Amino acid sequence: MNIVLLNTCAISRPTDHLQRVDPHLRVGVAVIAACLRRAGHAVRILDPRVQDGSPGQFAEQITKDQPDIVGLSAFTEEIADAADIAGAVKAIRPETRTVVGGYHASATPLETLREFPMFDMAVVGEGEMPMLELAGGNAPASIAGLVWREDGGAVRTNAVRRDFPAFEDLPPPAWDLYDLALYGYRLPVEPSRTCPFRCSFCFQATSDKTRYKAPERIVDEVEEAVRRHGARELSFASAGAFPLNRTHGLAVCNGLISRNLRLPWFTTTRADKLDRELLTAMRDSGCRYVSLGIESGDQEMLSRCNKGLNLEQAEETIRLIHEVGIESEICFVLGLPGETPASLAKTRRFAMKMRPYATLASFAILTPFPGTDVFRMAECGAEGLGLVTRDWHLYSKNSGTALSHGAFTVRQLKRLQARMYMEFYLGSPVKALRLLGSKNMREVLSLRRFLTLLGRML
Ligand code: B12
Ligand code: SF4
Repeated sequence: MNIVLLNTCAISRPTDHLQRVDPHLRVGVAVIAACLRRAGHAVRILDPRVQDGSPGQFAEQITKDQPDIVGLSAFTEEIADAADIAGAVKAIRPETRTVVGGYHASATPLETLREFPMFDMAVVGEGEMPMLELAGGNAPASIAGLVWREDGGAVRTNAVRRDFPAFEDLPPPAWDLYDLALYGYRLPVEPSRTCPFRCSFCFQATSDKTRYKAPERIVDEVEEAVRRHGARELSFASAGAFPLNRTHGLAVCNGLISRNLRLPWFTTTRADKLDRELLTAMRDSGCRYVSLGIESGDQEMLSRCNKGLNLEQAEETIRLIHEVGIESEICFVLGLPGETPASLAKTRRFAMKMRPYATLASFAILTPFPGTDVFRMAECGAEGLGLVTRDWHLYSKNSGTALSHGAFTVRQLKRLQARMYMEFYLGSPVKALRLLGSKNMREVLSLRRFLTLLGRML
C-alpha cells in the first residue's frame, strides 16, 4: 500500500514563546514507518511544523501520490489541526483512509472519532501492529486496538490490544525518510518504552508494561544515527525517563564510550534514578543536559500527585549533577491538585535554593491532559479543579488556560509563574548573561520564555 505518515500535525503556530516547541522528531512515528516499509509498503513522512502552508496546501502534498492511508500523530494541542488536515485530504481524495494515533487519540478514541468525522479510525496505544494489520488488508473489525467508523457512520470500538512487539522484533527508526537538516540533526533514541510511574498529570500512550531495549541494540542505533544519518546531537528523552534502571543506564553509557560514540546528548529523568557513578558515566559518554521533573517544592504536593519523589534526595541529586559537570534543568508544575499559596511559596523557595546548581528552570502551569487523573478530577470538580474549555488548542503545558483552580485564578497563577521565572533568571546576572549569549537549544527556548514573561510584566 501507499502510506503517508505525519510526524506532527501543528498547522497553527502559537505566537506566544511560552507555548512554542521547536520542531522535533517523534520516534514512535519513525518506528511505525520502518515497520511498514519492511513489510513492503511505500511510506512517505511529512511534517506541517517544518513547512508553511494552509491545511489545503498541505493536503495537496499528502495526496500527490494517491495514498491509500494517511496516518496522523497528534498531541492534544494538535488534534484540531490534525482534523483540518484530514478534512482537506478527504476533500481532495475521499477514498483515502485517515488514521489518527498518539496521545490524544489514545486517551479519547471514541470521543475523537465522534468530534472529528474526517478521521476514519483511531489507534489506541502503540501503532506498529494495528498499522501493519491495516496496511496488510485486514478488516478494521478484526484489528485489536482500533476504534473505527462503519460505512453507515456508527463508531465501533474493538478489543484492547494485549500483544506488543518486543524491541528485538522492531526495526530501527526510518530516519532516512526525513529531511533531518530541518530538525538540526538532533535525533531521539528510544531506550525503553513506558514509564513505570503514574504521576497524576501524565499519560502514557504505550503499553502498560515497561520494556527495556538491550543496551547493545541502543548503541547500534546510535552508531547508525551518527554514521548513516549524520546525527549531531541525541536525545534520550523519548521514553519519559532515561536512565530508569541503573544497570541498564550504565551499560548504555559504557557501550557508547567503548565505541567512541561521544556526541552531545540530552535526557529527561527522575532525580531518584541518578548517583555519582552513573552520572560520571553519563558525562563521559557525552551527556550535556539532564532535565529533572521536580514538580513541587512541597513534599505533600509530591505525594498527592503520585510523583513518589523525596525532595531531600532531589536536592542532593541536583547538587551532584552540577558537581559532576553536567548542566541541569529543573521543571516544576504550578497549580497541582490541592495547591495552596503556602505550597507554591515552598516551590519558589526550593527553585531559588537550587539556582546556583541548576542551569535552567521551567515553571509550567498545570494542564489537564485527557487520560490523566487530573483530567478526571477536573471533569467532576474534585479538589476544586474544573475544566474551562474543550478547545484543544489551549491544551499546552504552559498556558494554564484549560483548568480552573479553587484556590487561585488563572491570572494569579500566571503572575506567580512570571515572578518565578524573573526571580530565577534576573536574580542571577551570570545566568541571564549566559542565556543571552547561548546557542544551546534548551537555553534559547528558556531565553524566549523569559523574554515573553518580561514583556508581559512591563
Ligand atoms: C519525550 C516527550 C516529549 C519530547 C519529544 C516528543 C516525542 N515523542 O518525540 C518533547 C520534549 C519534544 C515533548 C514536547 C511536548 N510534549 Co511531551 N512527552 C514526552 C514523553 C515524556 C514521552 C513521549 C514518547 O516519546 N513516548 C514513546 C514513543 C515510542 O511513543 P509515541 O511517540 O507516542 O508513539 C507511539 C504511540 O503513541 C503511537 N502513535 C504515535 N503517533 C501515531 C500515529 C499513528 C498514525 C498511529 C497509528 C500511532 C501513533 O504509536 C507509537 C509507537 O508505538 C511523554 C510522557 C510519557 N511518559 O509518555 C510526554 C507527553 C507526550 N508530552 C506532552 C506534551 C503536552 C508535550 C507538549 C505539547 C508540551 C509543550 N507545549 O511544551 C510538547 C509538544 C509540542 C508539540 N505539539 O509538538 C504530553 C501529551 C499530552 C497530550 N495529550 O497531548 C505527555 C503525555 C506528557 C504529559 N504531560 O502527560 N515531549
Ligand atoms: S511525569 Fe515523568 S515520572 Fe511521572 S509518569 Fe510521566 S514520564 Fe513518568
